[in-house]
Amino acid sequence: MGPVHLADTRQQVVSRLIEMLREAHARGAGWVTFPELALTTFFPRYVYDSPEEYDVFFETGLPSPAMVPLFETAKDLGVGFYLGYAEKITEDGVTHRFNTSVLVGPDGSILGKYRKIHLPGTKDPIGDLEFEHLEKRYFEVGDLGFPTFATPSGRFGMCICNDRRWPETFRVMALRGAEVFMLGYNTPTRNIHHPEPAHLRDFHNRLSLESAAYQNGAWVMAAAKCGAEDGFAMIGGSAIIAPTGETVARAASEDDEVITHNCDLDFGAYIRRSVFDFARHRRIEHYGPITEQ
Ligand code: CDT
Repeated sequence: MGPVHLADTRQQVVSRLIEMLREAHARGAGWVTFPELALTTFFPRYVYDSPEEYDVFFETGLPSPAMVPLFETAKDLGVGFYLGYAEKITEDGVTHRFNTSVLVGPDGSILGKYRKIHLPGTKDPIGDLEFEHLEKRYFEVGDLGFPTFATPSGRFGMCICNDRRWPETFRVMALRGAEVFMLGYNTPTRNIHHPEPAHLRDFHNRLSLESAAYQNGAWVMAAAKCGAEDGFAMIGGSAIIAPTGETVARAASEDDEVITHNCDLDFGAYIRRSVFDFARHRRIEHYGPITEQ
């Protein structure tokens, strides 16, 4: 998905999502992955102080009013989808904000939600930077763990952007039977924390996704929001990756673009029966430090 600027309306953005959904359907796709925070610009790059300023980026209700046309079109076409959005909920009088994705089935039913666990960046602005990365300021750490969902096409898991850099994310979902990992991301081309050659941003993205696929014998459907949002550039590289770790489709542009692949979920079965047969080969008695401080 190409850039979303501050001035773009939700209606404009949702029309673009619907156009891509229609194209995917025309190519025979049954499932679509949209990016992280797909309905707005990647607002954690900006410093806002009060909820009145940043609540404009959040959705309430599921579907939120802005999402309704997308939900309706997808249901009419019989296409399931993953959509990333900023979620605001109030429970027992307390307001919570999460960086969330929803999985919607081909019949329009909500199969489940995931709330981002690995929130990168800082709570307070670092200052003296072109842009910030303030996810810890605007979102709470997700409270749903890494669930997986039974769909008519197999068992799917969801994660969001920075989660992909952590192998635990995918291993937990794989242990819960995930055969497909869906994820959206917004990755700036520049690392604000330390100087890094631009090509490494793309390399580390591929490395994370390809190893996640191979080490868990699962498909990866990863969708970037990319291009320059009001001048702030983000990497592209949306990709579909086979359980062998091989990228089978990859976006070529930094605009709205649909990539498709016919994913045979049994393609990875031999990997799950051989080198990554968890039941036979995992040695959990030696993995303790992974869950200790
Ligand atoms: N959205 C998101 O999680 N982006 C991060 C940028 C990390 S640099 C603070 C990512 O891991 O791609």
